[in-house]
Amino acid sequence: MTTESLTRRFQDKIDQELKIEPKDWMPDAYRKTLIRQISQHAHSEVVGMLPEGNWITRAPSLRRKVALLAKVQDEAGHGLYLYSACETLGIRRETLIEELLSGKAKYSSIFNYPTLTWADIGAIGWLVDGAAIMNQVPLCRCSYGPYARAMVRVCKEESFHQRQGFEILLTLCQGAADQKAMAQDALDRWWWPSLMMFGPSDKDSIHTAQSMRWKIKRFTNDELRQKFIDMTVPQAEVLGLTIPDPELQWDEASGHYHSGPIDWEEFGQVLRGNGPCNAERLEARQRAHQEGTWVREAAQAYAAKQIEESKKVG
Ligand code: FAQ
Repeated sequence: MTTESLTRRFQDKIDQELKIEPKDWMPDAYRKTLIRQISQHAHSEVVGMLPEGNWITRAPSLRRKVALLAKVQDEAGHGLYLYSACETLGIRRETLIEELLSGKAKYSSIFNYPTLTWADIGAIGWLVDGAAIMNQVPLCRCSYGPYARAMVRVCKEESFHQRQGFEILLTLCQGAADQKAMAQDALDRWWWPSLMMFGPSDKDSIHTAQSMRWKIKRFTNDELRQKFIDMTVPQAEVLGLTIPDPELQWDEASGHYHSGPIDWEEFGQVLRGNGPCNAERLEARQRAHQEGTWVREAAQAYAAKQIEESKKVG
């Protein structure tokens, strides 16, 4: 079969909403796009443990500590499913990790912002997990089977995370004036970076058009961002908080909220490694990798021993 006819058959399959599985033929560019997106996504889950991990020892009650610990562990699990899904495309996990540790690979811009108060933990759950769900629910229908299946469980867990974040903020907002002010301050700092999570505007997005044709992405960055704004503004009203956007207003004609411009210069700076915590995040991952060397060696020695013993039995 020629590459042309293989490509046609591949696209037909996608158009019929059939899944592409690891052993199926796929164009190199499709494989490359998936490796890029899934590995960036995996790195985001793992680096994303750092801002919240920062508050585990300072959670204000045992209940809050248990919930936060479980959430951070869930994010580690998401990273693991995603690295596994990525490996089905023929790349080694070690290579992906090296790319993260060397600073070559991207991870979500949002995790380069600091968590200054307990309210930030609420804001991350509510806004960051909220944005993640908005982006990831359509990925459950992604054309690549292993990625789509990994996303189903991830989304269920993210939805619990989103609710625990909202509940933290609701408690603060119903508390003392200082607590409400802390919640407002967290919203002021996390709102715009959360909108940036959806990526550049459609006119500047390099990959969206092709990823939509391949049904990796089902909506554009701007479409998802708008859905997120429309969903979140009424939730802020329930909390009694003000979204830090003076241009925000309901537009009757379109049935959507109109919002002000995003500071794309800030987004670009964070992507180029100049965000408030880029260096700190990378350093923390490098140190964790270094300190985990003995764990990886022990796991490998154990696995080798198991194989040896199973051969003897066999
Ligand atoms: N940050 O052409 P596009 C989470 C890059 S998980 C950094 O629009 P695409 C869970 C993009 O990679 C959060 N880089 O690209 C959690 C590309 O660079 P490249 C992560 C960004 O792929 C919660 C370039 O800009 N979620 O939060 C960002 O079509 C709480 C051009 O962009 C995912 O990864 C950004 N925000 O669309 C964990 C979801 N945006 O590769 C812990 C899966 C764009 O050419 C606590 N990924 N870039 O060098 C996606 O849906 C897509 O990859 C997008 C970007 C939408 C992120």
